[in-house]
Amino acid sequence: MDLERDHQTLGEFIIENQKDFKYSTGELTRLLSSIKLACKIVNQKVNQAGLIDILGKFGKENVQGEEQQKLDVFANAVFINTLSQREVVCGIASEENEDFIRIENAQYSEKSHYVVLIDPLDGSSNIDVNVSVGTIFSIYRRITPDGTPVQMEDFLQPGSQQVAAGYIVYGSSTMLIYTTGRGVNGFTLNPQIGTFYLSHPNLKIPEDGKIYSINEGNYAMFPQGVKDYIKYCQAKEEDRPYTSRYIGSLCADFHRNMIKGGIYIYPSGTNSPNGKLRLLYECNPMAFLAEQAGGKATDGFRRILDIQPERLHQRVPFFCGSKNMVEKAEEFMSQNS
Ligand code: AHM
Ligand code: MG
Repeated sequence: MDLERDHQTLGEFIIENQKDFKYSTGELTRLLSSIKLACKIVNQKVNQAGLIDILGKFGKENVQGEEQQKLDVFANAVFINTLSQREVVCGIASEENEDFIRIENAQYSEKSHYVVLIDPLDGSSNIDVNVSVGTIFSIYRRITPDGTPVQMEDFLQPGSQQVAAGYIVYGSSTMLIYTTGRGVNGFTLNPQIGTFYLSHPNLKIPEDGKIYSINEGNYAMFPQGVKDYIKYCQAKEEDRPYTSRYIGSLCADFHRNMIKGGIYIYPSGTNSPNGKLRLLYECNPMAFLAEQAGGKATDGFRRILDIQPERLHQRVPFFCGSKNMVEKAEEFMSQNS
C-alpha cells in the first residue's frame, strides 16, 4: 500500500471533519494545526537527542519539585510559543508552569474561545535512555465572557467539558492520536516529508485485555484493593492469561493498551496521597480518549471526567483502559473501601 496515495493527511482530516464540530468556525481547526506543527518541531528535537547536547538535566526543578530535563524545557517553550504567536488560544496551562498563561491579544478577542492544557513532554525520565516519551493536550472552550481576560475557572472545568484531547508518542514511529468527541483517530508521521497520515481510523480499545500496567515497585504502598487486583491478575488460571508491561511513559503505556487491550493503574498511596498523575494535564485527556474509544477511566470509584477540579496541578489516582479490566479493578477497590 502506498501511504502517500492511499491515506488522508492529518491536515485534510482536520478540515474535512470541521463541519461536524458544533462551533464550526475554523478556530479549532487552526488550533489543532498549531499543535500538529509544535509536535513536529518537538519530534525533530527528540530524534536528534542523541546527537546534540540536549540530553540530561537542565538543573532546575519544576513546580512539582521534579528535575526538569532539557527537552522538557524545550518542548514547553515550543508549545507555548507556537500556540501563543498564532493567537489560536486565549490561555495555556502547562504541567511545567506554576500558573496559567494569558495570551495577551487573544484573551481580549471576541474570536478566541479556547484554552489549552498541556503536558509538553510526558515520561521525561525516559529521555536519557532512548525510550518513548510523549505530549498530552486537552482543549476547552472558555466559560468566562469573550473579550475579557481568561480566568482560573476557564481551566478548572470537569473533563466532560473537553472539546478535544490527544497525545503524541515519540516512539519507534511518531504518532498523533486525538478526539473531538466523535471517536478516536490515529496518525503516523512520515518523517521524510514531515506529514502525518491517517493510519489508525476509528480506534477502539478492546473490551478485555491481557496486560496490566503499574509500577509494582510501589506495591507495599498500594491500597488493598489494588494489591488484590494484582494478585488476581497474577493467579495463573486458565481464564486469567495476564502479563505485566510498564514503560513509565503514560503515552506509551496508554497507547499500547489502546491497541492491544489492557489496564493502566497509577493508584493512591504512592508518591502522594493521590498518586502521581495530574488530573488536568494527563488523566482528563486520556480519560476522554479512553471513553471515546470504548474504554473506561476512573479514580477507582468515580468517573474521571466527572471530577470537578479544584487546582491546576491536582493529582488523582488513575485506572484506565479496557472496560472489563477497569470494572474488575473497581470491584476489588469497592470491596476494600
Ligand atoms: P512526568 O509528566 O513528570 O513525566 O510524569 C508522568 C509519568 C508518566 O508518563 C508515567 O506513567 C509515570 O510518570 C511514571 O511514574 P513512576 O516512575 O513513578 O512509575
Ligand atoms: Mg506527564
